Amino acid sequence: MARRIFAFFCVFLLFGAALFASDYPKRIIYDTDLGGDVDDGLALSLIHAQISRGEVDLLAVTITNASRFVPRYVRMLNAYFGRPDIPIGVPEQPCAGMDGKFMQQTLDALETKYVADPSAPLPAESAVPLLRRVLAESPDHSVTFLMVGFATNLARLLDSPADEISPLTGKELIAQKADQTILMAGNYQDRPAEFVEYNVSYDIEAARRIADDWPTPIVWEGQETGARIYFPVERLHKIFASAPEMPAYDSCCRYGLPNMALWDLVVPFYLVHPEYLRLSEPGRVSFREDGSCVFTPEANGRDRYMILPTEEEIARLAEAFAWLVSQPPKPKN
Ligand SMILES: [Ca+2]
Repeated sequence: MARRIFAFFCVFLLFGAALFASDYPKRIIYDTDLGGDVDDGLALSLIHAQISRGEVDLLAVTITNASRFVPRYVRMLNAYFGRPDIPIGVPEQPCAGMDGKFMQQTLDALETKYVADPSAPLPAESAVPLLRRVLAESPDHSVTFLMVGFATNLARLLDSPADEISPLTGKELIAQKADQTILMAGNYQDRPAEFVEYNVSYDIEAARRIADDWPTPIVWEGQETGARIYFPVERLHKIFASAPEMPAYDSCCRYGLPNMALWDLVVPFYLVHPEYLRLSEPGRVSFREDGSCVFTPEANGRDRYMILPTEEEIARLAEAFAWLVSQPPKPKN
């Protein structure tokens, strides 16, 4: 009997452990300029669906838009999904600031419905110390950065000195703790060389810092990829007919459909389903002083960009996005 138990134990060690060992949930930081466009909110909704499915663990949401409405909006969205305490990182000045045309309106309509006590202090602190703490407390090579806005926070993290949180500099912390990084920035395929993409344009220096010095592999979503993916408007209304008071959908209606390109959803979706997109050869991304970008092929280069999706791939992506953003909050146990 003892022999049998021992044999079973050996087999478990060989195969069972492999079965239970898993890359999931992926530990992520979501860095967003939420407020200008509404796809940042849809992407956060998609991330919540991924959390409910056991695919990701959201360690922090960090913000690169100084509007006072953004942290409240993020808390409301997190609360809608039953996760009101996810840490929120707000940017130090100077920083882009835009109230946009949907955040305050959706907060006025829905904040008291989903946030237990809207007057309670936000779970918010300065972005860079929060990022440093999350990294310092994480296992090595375990954190994925998802950036769907301006590069401000990540560049400041990169340049942060050793402090009481960690004896490592920002660059050393990233090198030790980060896994891959997925960014929406630049354009690699369908614009003239002098084109300056929106996310880059708001903080060109920061984008250049990331491109020049980020120490771990990066997948770049060029503007041209997400610009091709959008929900057919009628379909979106039908999907959300049973949940009209979902904050991100309420904001979509205020923001103004149709033709809302889904740039930011590509980033978290790619993390879990890389098989939906194809990547370029390896190389190196850099940004000129005017913010236009260059991709230089390089064997074993740090960077790859997403290849323009075909019509068939676009249809598959839009379908998957629709399923995920309309996934209802996970019922409480
Ligand atoms: Ca964005």
